[in-house]
Amino acid sequence: MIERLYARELSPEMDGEEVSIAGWVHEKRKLGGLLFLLIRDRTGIVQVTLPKKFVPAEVFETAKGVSKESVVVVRGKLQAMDKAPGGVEVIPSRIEVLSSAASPLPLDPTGKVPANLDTRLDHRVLDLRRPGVAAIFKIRSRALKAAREHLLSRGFIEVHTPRIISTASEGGTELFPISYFEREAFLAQSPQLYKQMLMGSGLDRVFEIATYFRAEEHDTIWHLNEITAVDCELAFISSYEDVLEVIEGLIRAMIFEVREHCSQELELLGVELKVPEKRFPRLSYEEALALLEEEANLKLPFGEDLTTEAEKKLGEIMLQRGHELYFVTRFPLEAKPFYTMPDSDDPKLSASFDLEFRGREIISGSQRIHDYDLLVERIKAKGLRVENFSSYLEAFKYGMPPHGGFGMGIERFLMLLLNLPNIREAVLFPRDRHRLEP
Ligand code: AMO
Repeated sequence: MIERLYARELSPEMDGEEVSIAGWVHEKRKLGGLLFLLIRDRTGIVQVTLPKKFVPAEVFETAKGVSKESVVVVRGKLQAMDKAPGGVEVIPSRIEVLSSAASPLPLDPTGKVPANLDTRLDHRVLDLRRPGVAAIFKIRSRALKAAREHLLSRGFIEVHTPRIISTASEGGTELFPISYFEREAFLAQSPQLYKQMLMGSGLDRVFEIATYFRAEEHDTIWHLNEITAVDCELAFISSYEDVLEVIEGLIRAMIFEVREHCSQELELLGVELKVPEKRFPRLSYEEALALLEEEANLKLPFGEDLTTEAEKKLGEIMLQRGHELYFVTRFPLEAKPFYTMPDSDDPKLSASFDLEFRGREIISGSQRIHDYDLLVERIKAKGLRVENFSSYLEAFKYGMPPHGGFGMGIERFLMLLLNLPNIREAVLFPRDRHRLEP
């Protein structure tokens, strides 16, 4: 490894020490006989100060000639310096250019020259050099670490199910067909059928940090065609309430971890995270419709999913009552996929739920049908072909416990958590209707 310290590791107490730093040339400034280089690494910025008279001539010339965003290693003496970032500066005895950046730059990584999202995404590697952009992915990594550790600690095991599938799980219109030798195949929309099959295997609590591929044509700030999700399934549940409790624990663990370990990143993004409630309110679909009619004068017909406008209004109403996170439960059966358990009291309804975060769905899930005959009936009722599900159905023939689960879109979660204006901000290299590069 090239010997170096990160910006964060330097402090005024190290005054007089020889140090090496490495990073990108963030800024270059000349002031009379003084030349300044600001060197950026993933932790911050270090000022390199070059008084022409006191640094070797070749070092001065190298610094003078280096282009912005080139990668350099600088060795020199650290000096305490009030006015410099982090209270230190480095007076170099050596500068090595490891990689020279071409100019002009297609995007200004200092953020001084603003760029629209499309331009930023076209040049995403340069965009990610901006600390406020990188912060999102540091938070994403932390949140997923917390999710994984929390679920493992609750007895879930991590699994990986196929990403190449032969049958739709969430509705046929959202599939990306692929060529799989001489057969028809698709990219997986979710691990749904496999995680349920695993409930019949004896591995009675599983999770997967999975990629979903959705061929949805809409082009909105909320939708992607490739997303990452935390997908869980657990068996021997008494009702979907058992699943809601897992979700509360998971969301709280993720938010606590980010609050505790990402304070710098949150500050960069100007975000203050509230401590989530221990128990998120439950609101049935029918209660939600009534509330929307009473409080927002919005009348929705029974049977359809909540519209974006209705979700948003409901979010405002719930926020006024002090709730950022709440469940909407018992959706109409017809609005839910075939595997969803009908409600035990009202056959028009289902044992399903969404978790809403300030007016937007971030999770959906349900108790599933575990009875073979009922499952076949529901597949037929949805107009699907039973023979397409034969290997899935086999798992229900030979002993399947009651079970339920959910899927949480990570990008949606981050978008809401960090108040991002567009879901594309929460994914490194987004895939949408128009974007397949970079
Ligand atoms: P669903 O299709 O509702 O449920 O997806 C679960 C969660 O995934 C996220 N999500 C998306 N995010 C961005 N862009 C999209 N196009 C997109 N589609 C889905 C959302 C959503 O809440 N198998 C069920 C889950 C289950 O019942 O276990 C499923 O896939 O955050």
